[in-house]
Amino acid sequence: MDYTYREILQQSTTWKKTLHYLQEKESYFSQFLAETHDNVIFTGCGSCYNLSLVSSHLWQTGKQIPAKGVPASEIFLFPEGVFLPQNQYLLFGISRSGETTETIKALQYFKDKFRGKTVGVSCEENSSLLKVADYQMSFPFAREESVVMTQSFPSILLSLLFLSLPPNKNIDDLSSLPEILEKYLPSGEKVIKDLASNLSFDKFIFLGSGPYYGIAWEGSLKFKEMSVTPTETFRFLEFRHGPKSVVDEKTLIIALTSQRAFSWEKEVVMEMIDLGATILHLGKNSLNSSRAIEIIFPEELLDDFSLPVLYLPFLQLLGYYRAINKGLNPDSPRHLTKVVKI
Ligand code: F1P
Repeated sequence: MDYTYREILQQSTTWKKTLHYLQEKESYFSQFLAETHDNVIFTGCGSCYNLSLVSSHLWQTGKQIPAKGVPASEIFLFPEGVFLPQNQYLLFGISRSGETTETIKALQYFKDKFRGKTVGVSCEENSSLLKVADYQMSFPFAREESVVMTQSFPSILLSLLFLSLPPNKNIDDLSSLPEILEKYLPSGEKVIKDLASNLSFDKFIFLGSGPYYGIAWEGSLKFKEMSVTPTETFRFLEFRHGPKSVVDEKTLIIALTSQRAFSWEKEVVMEMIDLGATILHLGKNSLNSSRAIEIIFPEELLDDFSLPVLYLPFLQLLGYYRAINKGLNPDSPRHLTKVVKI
């Protein structure tokens, strides 16, 4: 067993397969990218909603087209808050299994009520979701046995990131990510494993801004799902506006800093250190503080497009090792099933 661990560790291989897939399918992708649209919506459930948050930010940044990430249930329950009848949309429905009821229902509802085309994104090429969608992106090579999403998340994110790259970037800007992950995973795993063995922490705050906000939510969800631990997630500066009241010596803050806003984010982190928090920092630049446990990725080519993908395996390992230290089995997380059907 212990397939969750194996699937987290093997991701660099899966990322290589993903990059190969992207090169093979580039002409097919250009078909749906050429569909008339003035807005892009990303949707899914659970981890796939977190994926939608990251993808929408990167898409709008890279392609200068309005983009939004919403939970699938919002599409058929509160469509007025998502769509305008006069707009033309490209709707990406993301689902590892392709069988999540809400995500399938969301695409069906959109096709009945609004204007535009749909792209189904799943690990399962024969899934109900991909049958409903006008276009398909399938990742059979990223399938996993783990109940919680692990390798499939960064593979799908890498693909949507590739489609959202600005004109001055191309797949070559992503091609070294597998090797960079292989370089840092062994030492990063040691840092994470040691930190996760400290069971004195009783509050866990995940901080991420811009494209890292969805990544912070995903790290928070993995931690919660595998180790059955309450967590909270905020954008960095939002944390000052009230939630910081809980910070004390038993607080662990997982800080996912960016390249662009690092100086602002560092100020928040240093303030929380003064309030007694311990910091796990993933970033491109060091905080240079003895109170921060760090995994730093200084490579020149890494930026706010690629770093969000790179942080994921380390966040997955944090949830995995916290579960192990609590005597839980990450392969069978409490209350959870691989697919939620209603
Ligand atoms: C995936 C999902 C996860 C969630 C849990 C249950 O569904 O909802 O996001 O964390 O593991 O399954 P999907 O990607 O197959 O739609």
